[in-house]
Amino acid sequence: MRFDVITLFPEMVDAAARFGVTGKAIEKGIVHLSIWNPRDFTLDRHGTVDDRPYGGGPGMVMKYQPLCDAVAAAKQSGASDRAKVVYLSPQGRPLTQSLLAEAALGAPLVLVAGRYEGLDQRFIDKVCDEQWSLGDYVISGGELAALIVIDAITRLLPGVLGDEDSAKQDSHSDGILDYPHFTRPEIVEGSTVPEVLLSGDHAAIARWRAKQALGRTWKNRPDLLENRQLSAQQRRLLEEFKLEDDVKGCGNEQYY
Ligand code: 9D3
Repeated sequence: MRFDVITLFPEMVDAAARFGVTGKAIEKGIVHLSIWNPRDFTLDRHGTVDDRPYGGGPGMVMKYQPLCDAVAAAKQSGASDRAKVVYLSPQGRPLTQSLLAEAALGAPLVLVAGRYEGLDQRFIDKVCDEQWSLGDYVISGGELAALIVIDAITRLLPGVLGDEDSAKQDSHSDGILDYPHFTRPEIVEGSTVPEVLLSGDHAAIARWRAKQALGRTWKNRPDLLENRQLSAQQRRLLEEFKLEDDVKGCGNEQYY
């Protein structure tokens, strides 16, 4: 999968992408990352990439021409004309796992990271195919968003995660939150590990994990359960979780 990032902060994107799963995927040649700075495509002596907004108001707007030429260079260098140009923007469609999974199967991505108040609208209209957002909060520019897109898509590419990780992923990309994890030592400042995890009873462990996963989803992300049918077993596990949760809420842990 090829990613081209258009950014005024190339070192930021390059540095972050070299770590961990994305870094390994680049080393292995599964991911190709090229980064383009609009400043390198300016035509004036000062390298001007931004200007004041027509109509007045605060802040600056990124100029059309340097952005346009940076995207053209990315496409010519290998991203190709079939690449999808995506502007990371607060006005975009909120990112979801399914949107990213679809992108992982598709065309190369040219990711445009904005700074200042945003980009000249004519660049968005003429050059960008889509706009994607991280969600309803404000960050200072598109670089972190581009890195999130690259990270999330890279994890889905064949050969990037080990077999164990991808299998695990399957059981949790189904819209239910993960279960709690514990490792040694058995007691940390008086806190123990749930008995069942030490029992060696694999069926009981799977049942406990499924219950915790459902319970957490019900508590923290009820929206994920709203439009979905639970199996009879899942409903039973969730009812058990709710009962146990009530007892905890009364400070009666010692009774069960
Ligand atoms: C004065 C109006 N500005 C603040 C609300 C608008 C504004 C412009 C540029 C707000 C943020 C940004 C920079 N943000 C991004 O580039 C960005 C972003 C985001 O802020 N939230 C969610 N997803 C994304 S993707 C890119």
